[in-house]
Amino acid sequence: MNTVKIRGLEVSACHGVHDYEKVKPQRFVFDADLEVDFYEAAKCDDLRKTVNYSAVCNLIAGIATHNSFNLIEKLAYECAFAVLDNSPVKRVTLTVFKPDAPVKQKFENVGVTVEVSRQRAYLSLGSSMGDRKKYLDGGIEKLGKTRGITVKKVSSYINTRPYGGVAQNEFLNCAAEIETYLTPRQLLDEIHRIEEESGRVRKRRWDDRTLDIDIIFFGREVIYEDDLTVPHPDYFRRDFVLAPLKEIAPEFFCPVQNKKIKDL
Ligand code: A4P
Ligand code: MG
Repeated sequence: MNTVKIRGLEVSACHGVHDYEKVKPQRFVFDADLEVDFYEAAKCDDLRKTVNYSAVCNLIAGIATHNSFNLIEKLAYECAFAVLDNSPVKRVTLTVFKPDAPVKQKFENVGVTVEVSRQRAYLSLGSSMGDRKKYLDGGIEKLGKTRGITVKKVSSYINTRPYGGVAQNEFLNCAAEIETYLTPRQLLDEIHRIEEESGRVRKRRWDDRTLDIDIIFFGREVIYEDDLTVPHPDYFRRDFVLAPLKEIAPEFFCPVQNKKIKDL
């Protein structure tokens, strides 16, 4: 990966927790590392195939001057998200300094750094109550409307027999490929929100549900935490997950099974 660097971009703006900071502009200074593959741009000597650093400077300056946030943490995230929303950058590391911050002692600088990157993830969706197609359609639509998530591919919807001996109804299942700059945990929170908005009531594990969304893969990450396991445990033994995945991601390599999806 290649990096485009911005150093010392200075903007006069009104961010801070004190009332006077919201009306009296002060200096904010930005550094950014933009990871982007610019080999093609270098080969053709063509600006359109890389990230335009001047456009990114304008974007950051625009966000800084058109808003008034309490925290430079918020300012840093807003700028990093905007860079990913508006450019081919794959990972951004962005620092905001506030050299004239209201600190009593003599100090050189204060600042915060955020690092945000794009990942490809695969989700499995299932519904076994009510208008099942409407719940899957709605789930996909809500994912697409969530900041930080772009839906890239959706498999066909398939009817499947209930698995696990708890649910009684037939399921409608599908898989989706998304691109996201959320972390796995932020993605799980958004999924829980979407399930709730779709009328999901948690009774027993594996019971019938209006909408269930599981994270099957998150890039090549392997996560074993109390409430988050990725790749999703046992996905490779479930036809209702594998069949839709094979349709949209046959070449994806599972980091735990060490096999391509099409070979599982
Ligand atoms: N959790 C941990 N890892 C993950 C992950 N990778 N993605 C935690 C999503 N959630 C994850 O899940 C319980 C908790 O698992 C979550 O709060 C989260 O913190 P849940 O969705 O509330 O409960 P669940 O769906 O009943 O459990 P689980 O283990 O996800 O089961 P499955 O695999 O979803 O099975 N038959 C057919 N034909 N089609 C189906 O879609 N689905 C199930 C549920 C049973 N039988 C089915 C189908
Ligand atoms: Mg589930």
